[in-house]
Amino acid sequence: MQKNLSIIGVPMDLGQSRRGVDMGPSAIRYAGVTERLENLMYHITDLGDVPVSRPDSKDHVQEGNLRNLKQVSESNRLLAEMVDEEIRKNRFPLVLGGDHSIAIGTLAGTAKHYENLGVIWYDAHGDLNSGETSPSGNIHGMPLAVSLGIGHEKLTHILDYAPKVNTENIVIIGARSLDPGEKELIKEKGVTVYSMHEVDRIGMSQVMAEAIDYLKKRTDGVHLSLDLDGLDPEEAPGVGTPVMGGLSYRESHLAMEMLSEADLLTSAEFVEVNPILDDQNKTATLTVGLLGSLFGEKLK
Ligand code: 6HN
Ligand code: MN
Ligand code: MN
Ligand code: MN
Repeated sequence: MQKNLSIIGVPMDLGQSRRGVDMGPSAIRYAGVTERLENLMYHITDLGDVPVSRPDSKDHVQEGNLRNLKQVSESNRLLAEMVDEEIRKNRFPLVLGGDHSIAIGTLAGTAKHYENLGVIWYDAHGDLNSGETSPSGNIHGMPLAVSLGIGHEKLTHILDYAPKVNTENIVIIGARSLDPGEKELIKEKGVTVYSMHEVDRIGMSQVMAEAIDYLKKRTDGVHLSLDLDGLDPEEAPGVGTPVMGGLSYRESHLAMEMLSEADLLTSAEFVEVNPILDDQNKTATLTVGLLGSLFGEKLK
């Protein structure tokens, strides 16, 4: 893995309806992300946070079924430009959220650099909604669809190109809450999904082995988008949209260890950490532990 790493915080909470997730980047920093990765011999540059407008600002108007579209789009453009620049400088972008709407910007900045970017979407949700199918109007439920070119132009055309990712290059892991429109899209496009059902049946080890093998064969770069609600809320309580029956701490560490061994990631983001809903910074601490495994910590 690239040893030069750039941390980019995105204190975004406008892609959903609960307060507090904007403090995610601070909580993850407080839990010691830089020290943890420096111990693994990475050269870390913390670029600070991407500017995000405040939720109570007067110019927030809802366009159609897209809450805070203008602000979400604007911050994602800034994020995309930063990620693009870091990759140009040959540095590995590690993005810390913030709600999952920030994957729109991360992928916009990343996918430019690859013909065939692969994406691992580790999440309880599919995040495959659009304004038409979303039950909530929350843009954090839409970033994967946006990256496929589905959705409002202000989201799909950040950095002026679309789609960012091809359907065949996506692997969703941990899904257990999909809306009707998302299920339809998955069927129609043939997205690869390892839901909790598959994880239970074949085990995380097999899921990751298959996902890695599949992506290694067909992609020239792989982005990991890890939503902490992919884990079980018992272990990751500090998230805004918890869903019971999730991936365990052990399964998640195994997944990170296997990704580390496979050495195929070219960018990553960890999102949806909400310190207000958390229990003593448990979820941020867990995040830093997962990052340790992802970046090569070993037991022996
Ligand atoms: N996330 N599918 C629901 C929605 O409102 O579209 C929940 C989305 C959650 C999104 O956790 O990143
Ligand atoms: Mn998500
Ligand atoms: Mn591309
Ligand atoms: Mn989720």
